[in-house]
Amino acid sequence: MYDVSAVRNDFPILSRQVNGKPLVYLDNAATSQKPQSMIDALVDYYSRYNSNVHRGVHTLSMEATDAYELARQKIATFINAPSPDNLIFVRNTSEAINLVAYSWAAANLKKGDRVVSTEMEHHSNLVPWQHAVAEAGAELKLMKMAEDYSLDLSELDELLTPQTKLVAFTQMSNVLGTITPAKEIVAAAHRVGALALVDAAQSVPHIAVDVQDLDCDFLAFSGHKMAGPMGIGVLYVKSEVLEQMEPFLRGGEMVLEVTYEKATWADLPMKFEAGTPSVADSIGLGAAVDYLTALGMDNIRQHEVELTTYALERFKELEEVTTYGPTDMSIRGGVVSFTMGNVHPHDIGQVLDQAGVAIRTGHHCAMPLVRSRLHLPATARASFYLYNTEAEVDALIDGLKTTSRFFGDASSRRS
Ligand code: C6P
Repeated sequence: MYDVSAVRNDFPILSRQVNGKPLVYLDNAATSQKPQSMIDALVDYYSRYNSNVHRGVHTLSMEATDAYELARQKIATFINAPSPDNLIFVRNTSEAINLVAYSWAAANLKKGDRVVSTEMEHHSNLVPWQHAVAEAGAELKLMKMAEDYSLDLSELDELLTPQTKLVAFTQMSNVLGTITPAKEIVAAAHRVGALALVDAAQSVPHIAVDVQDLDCDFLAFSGHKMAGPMGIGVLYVKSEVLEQMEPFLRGGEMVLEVTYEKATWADLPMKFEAGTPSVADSIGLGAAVDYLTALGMDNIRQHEVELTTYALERFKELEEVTTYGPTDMSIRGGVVSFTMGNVHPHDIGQVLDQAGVAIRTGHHCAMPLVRSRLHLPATARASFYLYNTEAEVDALIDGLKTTSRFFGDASSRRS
């Protein structure tokens, strides 16, 4: 039995007040809150064994190195990577995808090639490909969003040509909550000899992800959205692909031997981790993974399905509010984007903040999706995580009722 009140006790920030009201934190797609065990892991590192890794023979450095590599091992197990050597520590999902664009794509994309992505991408999985195809003289094609906000696979066969070298797609949309059929897309990419990159920024924190089952070539995610620290993320790369890749950053710690003329590279994954890494944050992410593993990813998913189902039901009471995203919870995560008549989402966010309710408003770094597909300037977005409760959904709905009263006619539903 999932005990959400016990879970809440693990997160110190959840007991604070905002504007005189208990904090209702519903901006989890932007970043999640942190459990005490993860905070303790950071404090423990800095107070007991702060040191650089892979460089020293002294005790502190060896302790730090062991903890850093243990974190890599834990995270590898969490996503079922064959080996910790398949994982490169980066700052975040954006950096992970850029690493692929500047290393793999720069060497492999040629004139006339194609990269396939989707209309529901975050800028981080769109802008690097716009740049990469422009540099190579290749083209970028997009899978469409269907009427029901799912990913439309009907044109996949035409999109995937022998010229297609990469299919880069999100496993869960940060605007719509749509969960895409990742395994199917990866298999289709492989049938034409293309590689597949999964943007897992919104999936790894919320659903069990198994990279061997997906069979993806690259998978990118951020620690800060999964109870871990900011400034640490992971790029998983399949061994045979990683072995062919050249480093993206060059310098300290990624080399084997250096002369004044040239250098050779360290073993994987160090070859891709130039300079002093974010040691504490990697260890913190390992602690976050321990926390999520103890709760169980299937239990977390179940909790979020129940909560989102409840939220969508309660949203129906607000006749002036429109929600966006699939109604089928088997292909939806805990993200609810919505608008209220002509009230600007920013104003909704401000009124809710007065009630202690934190949501995100804007284009959510998915400008083409929001503007050109949803035909909206912006949306308001509530996003749930493992510690949110039905009472918090009620606080959101109450806050929206207040917003609607406050804005009067402007809040009437758009025609
Ligand atoms: N989305 C949101 O509020 P970074 O910022 O690099 O950790 O993650 C980028 C990113 C990539 N892909 C998806 C699907 C994402 O949702 C995000 C981050 C946050 O929706 C911040 S913009």
